[in-house]
Amino acid sequence: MTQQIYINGEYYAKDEAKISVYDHGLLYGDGVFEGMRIYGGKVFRLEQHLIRLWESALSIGLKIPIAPDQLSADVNDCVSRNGLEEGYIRLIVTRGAGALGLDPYKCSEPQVICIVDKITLYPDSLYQNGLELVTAATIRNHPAALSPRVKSLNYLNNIMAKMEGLKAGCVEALMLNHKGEVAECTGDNLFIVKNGHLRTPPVEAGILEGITRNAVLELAEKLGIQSSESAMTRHDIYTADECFLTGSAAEVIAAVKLDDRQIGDGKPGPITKQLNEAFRVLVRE
Ligand code: PXG
Repeated sequence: MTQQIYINGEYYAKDEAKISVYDHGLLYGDGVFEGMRIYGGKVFRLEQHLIRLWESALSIGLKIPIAPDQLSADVNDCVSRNGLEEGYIRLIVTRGAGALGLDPYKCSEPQVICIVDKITLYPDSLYQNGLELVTAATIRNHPAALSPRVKSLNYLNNIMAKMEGLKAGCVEALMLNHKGEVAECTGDNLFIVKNGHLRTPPVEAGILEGITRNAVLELAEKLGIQSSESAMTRHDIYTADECFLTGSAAEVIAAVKLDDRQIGDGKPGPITKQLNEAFRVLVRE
């Protein structure tokens, strides 16, 4: 089946799917997006992703030109047209084409784009053995500048941190907030386990409130695993029994080293494995 890309309610072949070079999404990273997963032909937590998309747009003063119910139906239609049972969805809303100049009020037509494609997850060996992290010198966006809760098209902050991670031989990097506290990784939220207790930084630490993060917190409650959302420092990770990351792309993956310090016994821990398995069941329910 050839790939069909959605732009403003119309479908285009991959080579024909184009938007203006005057789009402020390109010129300034002015827009918002969501990354979602398809499991068994169904979109995982589409409604929550759409709520987050609308909140991101509201926060940057961008009006999405389609009603939420319509966009929900359009995303599902795009998924079925592309015929992928397992895959990834990139839903994007740009500010639209304007003039050369910052003024967003000159952009009258926001562009709504939906791409359905396959996803390359981390190799299986990383799920078996866990991944290694390094702390990036690049801190997360200051919440008073641009809220990290906004999933904006401007990911430079995270990309700078990702480069630091990759240069250090790590597929993910830890980002701290402006107070030096643990925030999250470049495209994943972070959890630790200490004495059987699950802990993750609160939204106020300046993080994206991940859909996977919230699903894992719900699973923990169902499984009787105590959890809390509280500020933490790198010391808490260095001395944790277990650490793992969550994200739509990564799902639940163990982190076994940070800044060359082994976390716990250096292997994916029992609670990480339990939550990973529970998550894999949940997405197919
Ligand atoms: N934090 C940040 C900064 C993110 O971008 C997450 C956490 C996890 O959120 P969800 O809702 O997915 O559980 C994200 C989302 C990539 C990629 O290529 C990852 C994200 C977004 C875009 C691309 O790895 N992660």
